[in-house]
Amino acid sequence: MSATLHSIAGSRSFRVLWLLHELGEPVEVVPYQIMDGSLQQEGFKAISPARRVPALEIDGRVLIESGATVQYLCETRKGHDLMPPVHADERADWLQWLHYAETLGGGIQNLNMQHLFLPKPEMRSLTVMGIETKRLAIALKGVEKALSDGRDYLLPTGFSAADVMMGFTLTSARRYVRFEGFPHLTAYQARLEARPAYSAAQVAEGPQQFYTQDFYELPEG
Ligand SMILES: N[C@@H](CCC(=O)N[C@@H](CS)C(=O)NCC(=O)O)C(=O)O
Repeated sequence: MSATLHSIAGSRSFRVLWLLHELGEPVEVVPYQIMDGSLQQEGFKAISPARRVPALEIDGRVLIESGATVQYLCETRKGHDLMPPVHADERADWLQWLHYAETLGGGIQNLNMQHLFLPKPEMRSLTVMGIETKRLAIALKGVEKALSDGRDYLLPTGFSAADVMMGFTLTSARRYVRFEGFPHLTAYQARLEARPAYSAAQVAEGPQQFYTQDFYELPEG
């Protein structure tokens, strides 16, 4: 039986969708939207108690955290080199990058709330927006620094599922932080987006609907 991914296009669910494509695993996508109330349906609440995506139904279970889902898929699927073995030197780095993507993800989520989802502009906090943008830029600098030794991917040995966690995150981060000062990140993101599985997953998820601008400036204040 193929997997079912509850997904919002342009959200963290892309991590899981992209990884499934890298692994060649069939998946059916059930689309939701962030603001239309579809996440609040009782049926979805039974699948995802926090009413968030991704939620992946697979192997008779439901997985509701993108990082855990990525690790589970790597551990249960054979014949790939997307995760270093448990005792390999790079395993700790792999785990760290897998979760570092959520350090970025949390900041992006706060900025999404401020820029896109608050019902009225006067509810925004310019202070919070400024601080979160700065914190996101600092966290991105950490990735830029790691890539500056000439490696193509987060692990020196090559592409892994940690890059899948990070890849989607960069796409969103770039709507709030300009990448001009991050040449390695810019090249890395282009490298990730050139992967056939990335494009195939983009087609499978459909167009995202909540970002209406390529870049969101901090409001004047
Ligand atoms: N740590 C979770 C975060 C899940 C999450 O917050 N997903 C967002 C989309 S990127 C969501 O469903 N938001 C809906 C909401 O907050 O109402 C993960 O990595 O899966």
